[in-house]
Amino acid sequence: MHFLLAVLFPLSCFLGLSGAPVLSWPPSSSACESDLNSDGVVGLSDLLVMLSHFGDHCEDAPPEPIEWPLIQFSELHYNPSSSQGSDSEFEFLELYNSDTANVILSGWTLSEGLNMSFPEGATIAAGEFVVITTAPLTYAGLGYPVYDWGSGGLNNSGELIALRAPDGSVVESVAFSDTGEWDTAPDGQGPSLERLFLTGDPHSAFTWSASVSSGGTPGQANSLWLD
Ligand SMILES: [Ca+2]
Ligand SMILES: [Ca+2]
Ligand SMILES: [Ca+2]
Repeated sequence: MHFLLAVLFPLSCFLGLSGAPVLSWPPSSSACESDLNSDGVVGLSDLLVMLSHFGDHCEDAPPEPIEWPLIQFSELHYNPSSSQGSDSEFEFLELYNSDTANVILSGWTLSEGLNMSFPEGATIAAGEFVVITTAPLTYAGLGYPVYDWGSGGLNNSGELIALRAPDGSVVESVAFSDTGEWDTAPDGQGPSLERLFLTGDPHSAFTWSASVSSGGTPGQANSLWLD
């Protein structure tokens, strides 16, 4: 009985007998709305098309995830040498825009080790860099955009830092360290930690190395850039 109802009810809908609108799914290119297979005739084959979809759920499909442009961590100066100055005066991190278009960073954030939101109007040009630091006066006026991450700093033993798009999704993260396979020269000896490969895993020690020059290359291409 249940099966009979299950067949007859959609059939009555299909034929317009219940007073409900005649089904027009899937969209038909025929002059007849009920010509579901668009063969020019409303027939049994149209009914079979409809029955093949019996039980389908018709809620809205979940939204497609947004594909955010790839903005990447390119340099970390987490422990400036004491001869350069204090961490709070010279620490910075650098981001690189690998995309072919300028990207508006308003609403983007740094999270985990740092807690920072890019201000209204913040932009990173295609193929260019921005510097984020707790000491914007140190790096301002040198030809590249500088943003202030506010209080706090980069841990001298390493930590996780994530870059998030306005919807909160992580575009890229890095978990740097000063032990194991990681180059130790950036840990207070002068160089920064520069990315060697944009295509490399940002969590891998082999994707990074010490900058050639003390203090690194803020706002500019890294001294060793292998891709
Ligand atoms: Ca530090
Ligand atoms: Ca230091
Ligand atoms: Ca650089």
